[in-house]
Formats: sequence, C-alpha cells, structure tokens
Amino acid sequence: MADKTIFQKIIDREIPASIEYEDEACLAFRDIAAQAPTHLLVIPKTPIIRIGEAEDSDAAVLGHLLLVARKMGNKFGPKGFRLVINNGPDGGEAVPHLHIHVLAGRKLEWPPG
Ligand code: IU
Repeated sequence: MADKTIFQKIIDREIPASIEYEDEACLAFRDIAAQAPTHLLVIPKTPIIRIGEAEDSDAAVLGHLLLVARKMGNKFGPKGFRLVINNGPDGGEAVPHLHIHVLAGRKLEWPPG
C-alpha cells in the first residue's frame, strides 16, 4: 500500500494540525506555510488524489467541500476570499490528496504566478 500522505496523517490524528472545521466528510485546517492571514486547506476524509482524477461519483463530496470552503471563506474573509485548487506538477500541486485552499484576510492580487 502506498505511504500515507501528510493530509491522511492529519485526518488520522497522527500529526497535529490547527483544525478550524470538521464534519463526517471533511476537515479544514490551517496551512503551515500561510500565504495570507487566513490560509486554510479543506480536504475530503475519503481521499481523492486530485481534482483531475475525480470521478462523477465524487459529485456529492466535491459539492460538500465547496460549501465548506464557502463557509470558511465567509467566516474568515468577510471582505472577500479566494478558493484555489492546484492540479499536477504545472499546477503547483505538492500533496496528492485533494485540497481546496481558502485564502483571506488581505487584498489578493491577480493573476497568480
Ligand atoms: P498544493 O496545492 O499541493 O501545493 O498545497 C499543499 C499545501 O499543503 C501547501 O500550501 C503547504 O504549505 C501545505 N502543507 C501543510 O499545510 N502542512 C504540511 O505538513 C505540508 C504541506 I508537507
């Protein structure tokens, strides 16, 4: 079996994280290398490797992740927030467990690098 990702270890409580939200399907925790005053990662508990490999049958969990990201964005970014999903090497993906970045708390620039 493949080694657990760092995010699976956070889900399994094998390593600590600053958790802001949890329910039966997902977890939202603070990114260790925050790029904004609020930088959260929303992840599914049942792993989807990356958005590019999601299946039609993942629709419910994908919708749920977006709604939780919305909840976090509205909570921490009342003046605005950004949701980001990196996919694959050119997309800047580092951890092969789907995660939605929630960035808030400062004026964000566009376009990203
Ligand atoms: P990416 O979209 O795969 O590049 O994002 C991975 C994020 O995971 C990145 O922002 C890291 O700072 C973050 N992260 C983390 O929060 N805790 C960890 O132990 C590790 C990475 I490794």
